[in-house]
Amino acid sequence: MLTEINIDALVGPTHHFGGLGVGNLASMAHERQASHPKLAALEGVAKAALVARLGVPQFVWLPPLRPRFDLLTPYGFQGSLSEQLSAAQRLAPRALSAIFSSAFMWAANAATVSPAVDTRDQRLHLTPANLISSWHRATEANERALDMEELFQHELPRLTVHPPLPSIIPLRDEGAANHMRLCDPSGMRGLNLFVYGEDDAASEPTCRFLPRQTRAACEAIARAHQLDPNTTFFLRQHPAAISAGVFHNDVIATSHQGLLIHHALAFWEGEDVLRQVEAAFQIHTGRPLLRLEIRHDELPLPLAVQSYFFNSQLLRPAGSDRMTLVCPAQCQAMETALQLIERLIADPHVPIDSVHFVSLQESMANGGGPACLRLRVPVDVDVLSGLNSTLRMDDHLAECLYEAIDRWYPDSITSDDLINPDFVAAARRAVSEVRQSIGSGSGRGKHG
Ligand code: SUG
Repeated sequence: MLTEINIDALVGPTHHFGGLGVGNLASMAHERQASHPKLAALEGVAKAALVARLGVPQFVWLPPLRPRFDLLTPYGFQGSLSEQLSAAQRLAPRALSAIFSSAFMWAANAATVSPAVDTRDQRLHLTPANLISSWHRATEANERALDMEELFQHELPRLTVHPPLPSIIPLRDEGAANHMRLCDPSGMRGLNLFVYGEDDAASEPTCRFLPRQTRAACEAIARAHQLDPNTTFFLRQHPAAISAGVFHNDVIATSHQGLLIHHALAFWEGEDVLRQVEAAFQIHTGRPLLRLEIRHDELPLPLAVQSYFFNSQLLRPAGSDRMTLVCPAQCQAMETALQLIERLIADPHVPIDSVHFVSLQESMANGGGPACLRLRVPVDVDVLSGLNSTLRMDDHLAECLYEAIDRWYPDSITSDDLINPDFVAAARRAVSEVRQSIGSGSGRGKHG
């Protein structure tokens, strides 16, 4: 029996709006506006604590240190630290923003994960995403690999953490946000769906924005994870969706076990592949896949992106055979999205019977909803007890985090703060205070 653990990454004290998310309309719209790191982090903890209260095993990753001063020299800046920072602010504000980025908070982009039951060598495989599409995210992979090894330290003999894919344009990878695992209720029999935006071996429908995931990257991961080609599928994102701001598949599709919900414009010429997926699911699990396609007239693409309905978390609370939705509060405020949610809950054929609306306004303003903030890792139930319990979310950990965040995180940041030495010192201190407050080592301050 497998259980799905959720890992959320705590928002860092330098959370700000750099406008750096490629094809991410919310990020672009909020560029250089004042951000609220304390609120962002409190909202993130509250969401993770809710999931833990629903009985889903929930863990957290703590923020790595920012700013990444070590990147200033490779970006071409010279002189003293304050000379480099001022020059970066004047000449390359995006580079400055990148070294302060808290984008590691969107754990769905941390890695692609394959449980041992899916892999030929029966090991759990994780590949940290190389995230090379944007200025600020390519540096996350090595930090995340360490986090994975720390959380799963007792599992290392049964786990392979691969290096991120090589940092080359044909291998752009954004992790689990572009991967869905459909399975039976035990989790033991599953199919893997990889979703990509670009295939350099096929003719290119054009998109307004750079597609962040390539088919070649998906295929490389599927090979490295030793997945069975008969149960592994590749779907192409619809270019109209990418152009409308769907920069990851999890902005337009969501799934849990045998339920797949996607927008009618999620996939480009996907019908054939989806039919193969349905047939393979039936053969492999002995039950039908429940696939719900949401019509464009029920939730038009622009509203799907504004509400982030598809970025809701679909969860099965402990002891229940029904599912619940953890939706962004934006869905509650938008009548079209709310009606859709009510219809799904009222439909006896859909195994969803409740909804929790969560306020994630700071993360949402950077294009990150509930599902963006978590990485799902299906593991054997017996693995749970071996995971680093300091990082397991419960009411006690939530309280410790609320207290530390409230005390040490800045209320608000503007772009001028990024070159203020007092702000930098306070942000670094906040990270180490949070670590100390939960007793997680001295802080992994490898950078800067
Ligand atoms: O990569 N935003 C993130 C949002 C990631 C959402 N993740 C998933 N859909 N799984 C991104 O675009 C904005 C940062 C800024 O502009 O400062 C940002 O990186």
